[in-house]
Amino acid sequence: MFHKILIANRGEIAVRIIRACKELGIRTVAVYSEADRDSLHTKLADEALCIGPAKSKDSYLNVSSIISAAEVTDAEAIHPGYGFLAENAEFAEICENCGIKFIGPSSHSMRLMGNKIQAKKEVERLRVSVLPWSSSGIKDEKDAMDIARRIGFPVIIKAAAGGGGRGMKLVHTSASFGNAFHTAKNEAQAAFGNGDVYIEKFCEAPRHIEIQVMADKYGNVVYLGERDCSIQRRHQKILEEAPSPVLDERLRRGMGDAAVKIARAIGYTNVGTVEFLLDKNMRYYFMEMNTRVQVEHPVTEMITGIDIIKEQIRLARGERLRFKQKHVRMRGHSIECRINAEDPDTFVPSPGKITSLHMPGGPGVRVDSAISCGYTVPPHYDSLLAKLIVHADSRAEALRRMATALDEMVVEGVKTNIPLHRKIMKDHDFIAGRVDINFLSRFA
Ligand code: MV4
Repeated sequence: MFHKILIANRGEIAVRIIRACKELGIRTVAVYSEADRDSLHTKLADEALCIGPAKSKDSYLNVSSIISAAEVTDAEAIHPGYGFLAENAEFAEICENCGIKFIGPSSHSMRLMGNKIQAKKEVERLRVSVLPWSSSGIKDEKDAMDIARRIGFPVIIKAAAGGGGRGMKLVHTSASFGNAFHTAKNEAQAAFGNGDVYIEKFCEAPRHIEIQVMADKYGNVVYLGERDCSIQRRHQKILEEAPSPVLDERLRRGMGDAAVKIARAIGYTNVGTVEFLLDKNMRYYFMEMNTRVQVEHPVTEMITGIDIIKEQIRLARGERLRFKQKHVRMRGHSIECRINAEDPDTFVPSPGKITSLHMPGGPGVRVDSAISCGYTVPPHYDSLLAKLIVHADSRAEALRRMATALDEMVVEGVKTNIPLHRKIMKDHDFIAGRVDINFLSRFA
């Protein structure tokens, strides 16, 4: 096994990874920005190095500082967590070239899936369903308009280098297409340095369902069921659950097999997530593949009993998958609420000092967090304070358990979205499992 791992991240995910390393008997190196000197991940790791000023660009995104930190501490591997450098193929390649194991897929897989046009082509070739799209490329604006008309409005214009909802433009009519196309291209060029875009049929009010996959370096690939992440706002997920309240065994197997087929076809290794949209007629369409561990991975851990972070580390080390598909059993129901430091009505971030804190507990309650009483939430990073995760035998029991935990939780000094989560727990559509990606627009 690895002797020492550097964690190129902060907050709850850095803490989560340090805990997994400790269980595996691996020493840990934390890196931190000047704003995170007193943060929990810095304290829990065996060693900690400052890698630069508060701004992410100067610290958690500073490739040379991070590589130097790994070299001076003799870390054999780097875990990138999520966000920051986690899906940066260049960073993975630099690690590979420096003899440091990047705990994730190969830079080749990351680059392939990072280009959403290439990814879609690959997936279409495998006969996994995708929405009608500009599969033969776009020559110019006139060609784009022809393609959009053929697909039929409404259409959505997406950036090849985008993903996660960044760089998308919804177009309802041909009258507004030309303008939208230009803007989309220019914005994509400015944001990603790549102006390539593609056009896709717009799917009305779908659910967001994603499949967790896991692959070793010997061609073994399994899926760990789905997560339903339909409750989100501006592409920020707020609440996730597993299993989805609407999938039956047949559909689950269909989506799982499709995800495994994609991973297998591209020689994917380590853990990843294949995202689908599920429409009102229960038809699913491939959207994109995320080549990292996700924020919401705990709900899958709770229903499968598999520690996804520990598996990531073992797989990066070159171990074989320890189980086959038939050994993956799903038990009960799990829900995660993302507790953010933000105004519950306006969603505006609310950094500041936490003056009082009580974390809920009891059977089937898990909290992944890096905050404590007296801690100051810095304004420089995302506003995630804690992930409150519950597990119970049934969805109804999980909802009650979450409602109880939310009532028990106390965070003072910063505003949080706990009141929003409490409202969601009482919502009749949510309770009935009737949600789509527009669910939260009713709340604010
Ligand atoms: C779509 C769509 C409707 N039709 N594509 C946003 C994230 C990215 N992975 C794909 N996204 C969407 N693509 C077509 N053709 C609607 C969304 C979308 C969405 C998807 C999942 C979860 C939340 C969302 C919120 C707004 C839009």
